[in-house]
Amino acid sequence: MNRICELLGIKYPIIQGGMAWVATAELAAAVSNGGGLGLIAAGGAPAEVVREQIKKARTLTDKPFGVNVMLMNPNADEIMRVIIEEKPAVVATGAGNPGKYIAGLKEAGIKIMPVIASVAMAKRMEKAGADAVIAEGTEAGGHIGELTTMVLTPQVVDAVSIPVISAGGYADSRGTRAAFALGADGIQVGTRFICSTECLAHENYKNAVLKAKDRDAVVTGRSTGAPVRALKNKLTREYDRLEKEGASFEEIEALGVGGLRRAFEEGDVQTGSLMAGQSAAMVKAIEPCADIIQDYFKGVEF
Ligand code: TUI
Repeated sequence: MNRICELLGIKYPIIQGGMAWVATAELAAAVSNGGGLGLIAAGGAPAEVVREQIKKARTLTDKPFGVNVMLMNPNADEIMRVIIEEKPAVVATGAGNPGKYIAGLKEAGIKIMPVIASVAMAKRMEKAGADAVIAEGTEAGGHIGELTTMVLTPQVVDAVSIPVISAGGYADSRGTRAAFALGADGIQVGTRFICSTECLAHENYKNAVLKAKDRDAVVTGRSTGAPVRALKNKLTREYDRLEKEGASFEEIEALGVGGLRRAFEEGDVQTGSLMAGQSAAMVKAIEPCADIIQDYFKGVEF
């Protein structure tokens, strides 16, 4: 049996990316009901909102699901306390080192899968007791590392013995086959799930992903040390301008505040932050999560 399916008790070795704002209880439950592992994204939310989301997901699915904790969130400690009380099956983390939380999560019987962007971090997480790692390449959307999925995945596979989930750039069954060829045990998908029927993102955001072409998912914020990939628009052009002018870190960061909410809720495709990976160019339709999952595994043995 596939190691990720066994570890998580799921049918297909696919987990949904923890996209801030986008990954609600509704999306997570739809992915889990479709046979993958859905994740609620804590993003920048307060801890009590995360608790409500976990409770809501429980009303929508009887399958395992998880929570993604973005470690740059100043409420991360409190969110982890709520998670240990509510006991979702899995915690994934992003944008930092979850080391100090691992023992507490394991004690509560919660599986822990950190997103990592380097071999060194993968090894550290294995030593610290992680159940699996999610190796995310720079093709992914949102906050990213430097290495591509193609070179990061096999190096992480060689460096650790826990299961490896490969992320960044996976748009269809060709990618899934490639992930297994690289030695991965499963894939993580974010962008294509934005274009799911069950995703609550504004239709303008979904349509922007559908319309995206090969070079439209651009990176801003390299100069501030927190690079983010999103679809090119007025906001990303404004970032580029400020960075070129050598604006202060604070000025650049201020530009992005509220950007995800503007994209997700208001459908503001000009000043909103349309975080998406390079695979946006390969997303062709809005479909139910269960159909999307089936398409990733069409003709794929695992
Ligand atoms: O976390 C993500 N993607 C994200 S988080 C996010 S919210 C945000 N909004 C505005 C600005 C910045 C972030 C949007 N997208 N992916 C997982 C990921 N984690 N990618 C890279 C990493 C990572 C980076 C460094 C993981 C660990 C790490 O270690 C640093 C250390 O402590 O050594």
